Amino acid sequence: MKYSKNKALTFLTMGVAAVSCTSQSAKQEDKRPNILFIMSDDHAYQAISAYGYGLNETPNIDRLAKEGAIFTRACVTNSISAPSRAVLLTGKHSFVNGKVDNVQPFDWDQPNFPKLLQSDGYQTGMIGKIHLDGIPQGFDYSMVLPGQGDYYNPDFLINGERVRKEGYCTDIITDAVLDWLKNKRDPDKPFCLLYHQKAPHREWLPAEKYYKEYTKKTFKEPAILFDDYEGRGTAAKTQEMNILKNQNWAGDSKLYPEVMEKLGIKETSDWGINALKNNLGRMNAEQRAAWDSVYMPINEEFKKIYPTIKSDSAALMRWRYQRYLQDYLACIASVDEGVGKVLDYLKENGLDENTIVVYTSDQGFYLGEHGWFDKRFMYEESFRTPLLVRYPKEIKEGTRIDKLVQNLDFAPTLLDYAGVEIPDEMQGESFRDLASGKTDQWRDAVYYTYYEYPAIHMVKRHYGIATERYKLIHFYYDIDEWELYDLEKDPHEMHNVYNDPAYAEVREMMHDRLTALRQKYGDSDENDRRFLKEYLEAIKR
Ligand code: SGN
Ligand code: CA
Repeated sequence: MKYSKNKALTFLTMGVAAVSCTSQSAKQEDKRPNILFIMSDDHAYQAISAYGYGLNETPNIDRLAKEGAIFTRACVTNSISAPSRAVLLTGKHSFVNGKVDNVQPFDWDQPNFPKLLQSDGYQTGMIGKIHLDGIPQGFDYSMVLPGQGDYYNPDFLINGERVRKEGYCTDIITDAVLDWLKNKRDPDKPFCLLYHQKAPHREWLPAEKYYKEYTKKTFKEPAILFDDYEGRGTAAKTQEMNILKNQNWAGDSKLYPEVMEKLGIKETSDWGINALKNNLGRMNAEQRAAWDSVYMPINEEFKKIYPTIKSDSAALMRWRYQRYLQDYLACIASVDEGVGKVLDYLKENGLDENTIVVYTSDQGFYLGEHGWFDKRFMYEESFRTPLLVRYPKEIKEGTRIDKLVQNLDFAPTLLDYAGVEIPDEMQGESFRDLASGKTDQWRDAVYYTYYEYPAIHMVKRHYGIATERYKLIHFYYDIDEWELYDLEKDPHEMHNVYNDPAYAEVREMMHDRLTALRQKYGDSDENDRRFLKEYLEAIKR
């Protein structure tokens, strides 16, 4: 049933006369599905209502779950932005595609799935955050944020040319996607469009209509907001991603510098204050006035309560957690609104049946679990990522898939749907038949690596293996510690059972499986040493 190379050839040679007569016939012949690949940045699955955490409502993203499949244990191979995007494009692990951390350059010359689709007749586009330096290859059209990009009045590189756009980043990206579909799309070709939001990345600056609403809300706290990291090793104890200790008051909590000064609140560096100044400094007078009308009263209120809570770390944590969630979830409201507009457009224009729509994030995120924000760890909240896929022709409504699907699988899966040959060098597997229910055979273990240390948030280098029930992690470089978790008994990964005699057999089994996986994918201690050396040299420069 797959559209094979041979079939394509037959179509090209036998149908050449007919096809060249009118473009209409090409349109009728090339029935391969369109692909709309939506990726947001740092969007925790806990913040998608279809996953059932009860924090917020995302009615539009939820439509994909209702009308298609929700993956409950989709995960990444390396929980950080640029490496995750490199894995998405290449279908290869970080240690093979070379983009192991946010610091190293990305080699655009290697094969990627948009290039393969493009050379097989697809029209390709990339709009939003890609976070990989250099001119994107594989796209007929690209409109990308330079680096992380900005929330207000952001700059974009449109086919390489820098242009500043007035407005709110999430809305600008959605409008550009709609514009591409309406005015740039070639109706004679199937398309593959990457629709990549910057939101809800730090420092979480929402759009006016949503900060007005969300700053009035109070969100439930996770049960493990006040984790003391007992029962875990050095890595969990020495990270710098605690909401109370490591968020900054200005950039993250949105306190004005004058208010901080008045209250005697100091940051360890000027970073947070500079971030806030830069973020607010990009706003025009109207945007700034609207912002102040909401965030000034929050600052005033904090001035009143601070003297009474300043030595109560739990109360401060609670205040900061609410402030964090209000802005983070308000950013997601704009993402969800955009998804709704684009899904409506597909439907109104008869494109919904033949378009595969994917919604995912570059990784998961902590929303106060273990007291944290950010990602990087192989622990569940950052290891897992949301994944929803709709394709009415093959995927039944309300499908739920609990298998260990990885971002490594995106490139082969999308090529499979398009009937394009999957190169041998790609390490992922197509989950097309898993999504359609044609098979339930799937891998039962995945491999993970993380390299960016020493760096912001101080999450130590590690690699590991996860099966459906267990997880074995090795933290290395300036420590040498192993952790083993039994997710069935300990879903929040609070108790490392590596040295528990009751787990001796499991431990041995997991070690064997880890060794086998490292061999299968071509990873080694030697790789780890090489990437460490290259990283230490790069950050010195
Ligand atoms: C910035 C953020 C960090 C974040 C990294 C990587 N700080 O440095 O909190 O971990 O990006 O994020 S910020 O104050 O500048 O936002 S990633 O998603 O791009 O990998
Ligand atoms: Ca990210």
